[in-house]
Amino acid sequence: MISRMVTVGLALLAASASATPIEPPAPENERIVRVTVRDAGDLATLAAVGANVLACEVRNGPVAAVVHADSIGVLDAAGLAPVMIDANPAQTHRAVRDRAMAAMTRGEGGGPTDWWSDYKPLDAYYAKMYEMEARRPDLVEVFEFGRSIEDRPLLAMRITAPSDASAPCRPAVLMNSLTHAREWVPPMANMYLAETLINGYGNDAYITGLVDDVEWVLVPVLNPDGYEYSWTDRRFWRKNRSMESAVTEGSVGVDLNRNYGFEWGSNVGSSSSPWSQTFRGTAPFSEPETAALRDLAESMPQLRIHNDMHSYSELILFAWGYTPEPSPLQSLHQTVGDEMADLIDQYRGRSYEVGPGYTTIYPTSGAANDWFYGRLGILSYTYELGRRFDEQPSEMRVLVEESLPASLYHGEFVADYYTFRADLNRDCQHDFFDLTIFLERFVQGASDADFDGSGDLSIQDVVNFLDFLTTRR
Ligand code: 0X9
Ligand code: ZN
Repeated sequence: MISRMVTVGLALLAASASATPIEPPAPENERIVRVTVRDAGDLATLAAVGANVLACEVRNGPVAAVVHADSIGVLDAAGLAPVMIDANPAQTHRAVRDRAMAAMTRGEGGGPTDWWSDYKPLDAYYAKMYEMEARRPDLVEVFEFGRSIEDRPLLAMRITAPSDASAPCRPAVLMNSLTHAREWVPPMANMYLAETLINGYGNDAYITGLVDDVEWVLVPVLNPDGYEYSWTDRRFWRKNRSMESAVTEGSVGVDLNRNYGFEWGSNVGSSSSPWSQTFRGTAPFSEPETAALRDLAESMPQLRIHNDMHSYSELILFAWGYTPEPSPLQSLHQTVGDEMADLIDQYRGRSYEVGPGYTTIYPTSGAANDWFYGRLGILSYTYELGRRFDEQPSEMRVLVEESLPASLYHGEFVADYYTFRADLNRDCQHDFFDLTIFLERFVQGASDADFDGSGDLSIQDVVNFLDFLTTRR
């Protein structure tokens, strides 16, 4: 097993905190090389040549990076042993784009089941969300919750069964993807989750329960400008397209996952330099994309769990990112995260590591998990799906199927843990009135007073009811 190098990770972030103003190469001068990192000095060399390292977690060992063709000699001389992986990434990128566009023009890959055969451009995401709504208007509502910095719509899908008396008490799940423009697999997984919920409703008891009992709010593309740019210009773009602090192309963009307003800018895990990949922006929530997600979350009083879906590294992370101290919700985060990892493992034996961001990978400040947990007090995870940003399209189906049970489990968990089961008068409170109703039914021998599910009524039903009543589940 490759050993984790926390000191190396810290060195990378420290280097990016004082990022030297180096312009990225023109796409035709880009090369993708694999280098072998031995120590913090090697990371400093990579930073000095303005390399775009294609990994979230830099360990000792091989890693891919986008570099200027002229830098390869420097890396070689410094002992990083560069090996060419792609001598013409601009052409590779064009081929990916042309293939996807041609398929769209032929009308392929847009159907309910074959959409996951290849990557999809931004417009295809928008179109498919509206197609889902048109197909199942009873279950799906697509709504705009803000606009991006270049004025593109920020779209969310609300998926839940038609309202009944219990609707106001349904716990809600929020899953967003495409915070980082180059992470093209997670939005596919998010759309696959949506499709599964919609198709399974009325056909599969487990899914029907999850749509009946839970409100799902899915945001497949949080960073549409960055995503569009990663299709048209630079495949491995990470940030949004803010020009606020930009002098040149190299200083465009804010890292949305350093822009949330909880302990914003409080440690080395974000940068004040616009040239850095982890530039935190000029103020907490300075970016319309993070501000809109904040407002959406704050408008959902029933929100109980969140996931900021990223790639890659086969990890499930949670708060804190800003400090190594365990959070008060550490053990629940760990238990629920471990269950998700087990579900992923069952698919084909991929073993995801689960833990707090700071100690599992590296310090961050202003990351989504810390705000969702720190400010809203809810469970909040980060997936790091898969093993590379540019997974083969032939792998897509496997990747989205692999993470699906863990994503569904978000809903299963909140339905089990937070539903107001003893709210017999459906007023979203557990109180004396519910107890009165329960005792009346119990005395009458009504079957719904069988609260322990044993088949007959006993004092244990009263004990169980009181347990639900007092713990507000
Ligand atoms: O650095 C990031 O923003 C995430 N990795 S990525 O390669 N997708 O960019 C990891 C953030 C994890 N931090 C916390 N969960 N706190
Ligand atoms: Zn990411």
